[in-house]
Amino acid sequence: MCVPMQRLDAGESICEVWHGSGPLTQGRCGDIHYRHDDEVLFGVIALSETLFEAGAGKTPLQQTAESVYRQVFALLDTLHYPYLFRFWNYIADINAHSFGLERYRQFNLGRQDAFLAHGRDVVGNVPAACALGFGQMGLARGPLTIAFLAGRVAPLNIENPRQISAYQYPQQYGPRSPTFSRASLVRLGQDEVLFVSGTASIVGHATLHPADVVAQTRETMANIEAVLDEANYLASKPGFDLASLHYKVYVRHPADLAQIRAELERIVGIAPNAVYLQAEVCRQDLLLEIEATAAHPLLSGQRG
Ligand code: 3EB
Repeated sequence: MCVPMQRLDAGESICEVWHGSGPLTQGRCGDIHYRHDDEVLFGVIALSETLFEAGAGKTPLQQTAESVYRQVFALLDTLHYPYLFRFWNYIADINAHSFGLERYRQFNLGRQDAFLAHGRDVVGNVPAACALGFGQMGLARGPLTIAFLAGRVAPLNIENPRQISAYQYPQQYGPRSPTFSRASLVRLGQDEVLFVSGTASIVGHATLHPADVVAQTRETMANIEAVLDEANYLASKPGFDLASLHYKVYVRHPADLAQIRAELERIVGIAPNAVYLQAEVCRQDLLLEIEATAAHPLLSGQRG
């Protein structure tokens, strides 16, 4: 998957690689490219909304999101990887308005319709995710670009007691709630893997500290800590902490990088394993979003 976002903390671009074990099988199905081992499947899909026309009360982006998610669910049914662990959603011009609705909210309509069409839960049992916007970087509007990890063992879905579940956000944030959980905890081989969703300065359902990037960083990290507490309660052993996470920090304004980075390092205590990317966040008043992942060896005999 290729995402046109500027890396802010170094000149080089960065490539994330997930390793499987044993023989890997790869293929294409419709617009999806995927590769899997016996346990886990990683897939990517990039679909241009220009292939769809506004009609039947659905915007092109909404139809694109619905098509992408329907293709993912159909593939997972066919290949027998029924459990979704994590989605990464990258949406061009996420905060722009068209057809009377912000584009992120159009995306939420299409995503949820696909979950419903496939008989999947839209409350409670939903995957971890992130949703970020990217600008055009001089090119035409980029395609809706999504990656996902799925497997054969059900993950534990985690919510944050400081936040209302996103799938229960009130109507003021759009006609359909976003369909994601705050984290998922997955058993993979000999490891327990924690996927912390994109996390922002939201308490309850409200954005806090709208114009204060340092306070937003602090609030975001308090949310991640609350999610870690939940994860440690559910994990085979309580070993997840801020210092052991791998972070992706999405920064709206490049000029805020130094302050965000200093605050993150202050909170974590050491220089964290973090990559900083310039991105649009799905509410205009959010200045950053942070996602994180960690893996620990499973304590045998405790789960499964
Ligand atoms: C939030 O907490 C911030 O729509 O998939 C974070 C993670 C956010 C995932 C998504 C949105 C999504 O509401 C935004």
